[in-house]
Amino acid sequence: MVYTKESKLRHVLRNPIGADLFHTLLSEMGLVHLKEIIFNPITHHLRLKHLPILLKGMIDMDAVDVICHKMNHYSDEILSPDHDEIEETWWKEGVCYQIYPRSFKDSNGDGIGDLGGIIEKLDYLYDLGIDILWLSPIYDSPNDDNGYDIRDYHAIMKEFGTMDDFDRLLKELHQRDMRLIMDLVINHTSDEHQWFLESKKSKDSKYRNYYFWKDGIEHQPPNNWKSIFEGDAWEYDDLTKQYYLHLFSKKQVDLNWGNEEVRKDIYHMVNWWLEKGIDGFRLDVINFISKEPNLPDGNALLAEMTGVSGIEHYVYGPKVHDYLKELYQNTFMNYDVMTVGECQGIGLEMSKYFIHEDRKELNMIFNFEHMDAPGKSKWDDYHYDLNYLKDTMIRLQSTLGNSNWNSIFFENHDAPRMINKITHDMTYRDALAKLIGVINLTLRGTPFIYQGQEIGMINPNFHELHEFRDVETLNLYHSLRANGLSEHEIMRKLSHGSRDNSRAPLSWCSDDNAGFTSGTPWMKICDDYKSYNVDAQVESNHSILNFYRSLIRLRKDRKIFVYGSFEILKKKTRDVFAYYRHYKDEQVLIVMNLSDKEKIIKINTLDYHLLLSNYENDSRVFKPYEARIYD
Ligand code: TEU
Ligand code: CA
Repeated sequence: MVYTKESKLRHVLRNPIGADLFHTLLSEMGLVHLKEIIFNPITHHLRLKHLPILLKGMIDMDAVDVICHKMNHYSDEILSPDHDEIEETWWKEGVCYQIYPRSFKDSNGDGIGDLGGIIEKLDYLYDLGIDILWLSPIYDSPNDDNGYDIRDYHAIMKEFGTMDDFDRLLKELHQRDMRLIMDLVINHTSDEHQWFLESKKSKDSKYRNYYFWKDGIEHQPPNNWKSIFEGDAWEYDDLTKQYYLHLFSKKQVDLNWGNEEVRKDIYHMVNWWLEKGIDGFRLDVINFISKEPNLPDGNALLAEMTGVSGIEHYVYGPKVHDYLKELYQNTFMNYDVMTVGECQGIGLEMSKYFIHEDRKELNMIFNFEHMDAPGKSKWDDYHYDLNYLKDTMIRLQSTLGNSNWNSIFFENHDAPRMINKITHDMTYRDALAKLIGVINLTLRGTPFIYQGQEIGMINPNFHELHEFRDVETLNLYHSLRANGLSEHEIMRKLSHGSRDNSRAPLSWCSDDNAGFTSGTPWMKICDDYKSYNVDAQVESNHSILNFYRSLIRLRKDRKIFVYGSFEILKKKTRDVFAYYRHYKDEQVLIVMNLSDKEKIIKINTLDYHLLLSNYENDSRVFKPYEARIYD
């Protein structure tokens, strides 16, 4: 089928890109709850050319052309049917824990977390029940983006330690029957990487075509693409009088995956790490690696909607699946490893084309649809509604089959703490932290816990600009200043949305610097470390930490929590999130009150036994954020 502006909506909605795109468009317009009404049997006959009117000018005909082009490119990607059985494996059963090494534990007193500190805390992680560690990048880096700007893929960042320290960490993990996945940043390298240093020397360099170098147009950048970290996505190089592409910071230079030499060098490096015995990778912004040939200008309306001009030309580029298939065939296929792709902007239908096991690309991805309310960003000070999380988790669970597996996460190093997104009122902080854990660990999919989530850590409360460290945050400050926002307005945005919110050092105990370091910490410690820290929770039966420990143990004792099918209850009942998991002849029931008020929830639990709850209560009246697991 060829899509044009004459194509009917009902055909477009059958295409995964079309389906996801319209879900996103409605979300951005805050209309996603009216989806069934808007896309009804009558509007199904409307043609794409009517969209600008239907969506009140949210998009124009140029954007319709871009949408058709993308759908046409992928229209022949047919998913094979779902397998009859699910293949049981360690990376579906394992519980993952993300470590941001810089902020986890400092072992040598320089104020920066390191591999020695991680080794010190392996027994803490083992006792928590963690199976798989994901380390944010630990490779040699100038740290413009704290390691997501790699200078040498084959060396360990000196602040974190040595390759011997790495080998020791891997050995200690394997001795505990735990596994390690590394953060693979291959969309871009640091501008201090040898490849780029060679590439920028001359237009004739062997490495020139490892990156995107383009002539400017009348002393302007080659196109209107903007960096996700503010400003143009192009930096001018005086020596060779050309611009180079950087979708992130100026020191993170995009690799040209269209160049086979680049791909070969990447595969060689990936195999070098696999040969060291690691157990897989988290692949950074992996859906960005294929750019639209000729790098066309971004559509103005799509730029307004996404906030990033040009993103439609690389968020799901024309060769992304070709590259992922080739990567798999040249590396992962030969090892018993796990891969999870970070895929900002990839919808739930499109995600199947990355994770379907017959496609041999990735084992799972990180979708981000649930991370912010429709039309909102992390910088907006709004109350994240857990009913939105319920709705997106129901959608996510419905896309999983025997052949499609996925991840379940709510926190990471790029987002503020979940508790702060939901409420400013800390009255029920512990109950809420535990409820988040119940959702994280009782849904279908590999659970990822981010460091500090297990003790209910919250944002560290930033008051001054000098307290921030994150390049995205600091770039945004200057951009907002240039746009005339007041210092107060800017500080409000940054203190709410900065990635530094989740990068405050882990609070280990009530000693100085929360026991993170004996030196001066590289960034501020959480204000509440004296009350919320690991030591304060290890011995307490009702602590968040011990609740997570019980949840993880429950998940690992009962395969139903891993492989069980998902059946929603009371789908339309606001503030109630209840579902069954079914597996062979077993059934478990999870019932949650998503509000901070007491609530009567009428669900028959007479035939059930309460396995775990975040309150000592089994009445019909659910307490604020009460979560119960029955079998
Ligand atoms: O993040 C990808 C990404 O889209 C980022 O823009 C991030 O989601 C952003 O902060 C949202 O506001 C990955 C890494 O997780 C991030 O830490 C890196 O900075 C980025 O790629 C570049 O490597
Ligand atoms: Ca250190």
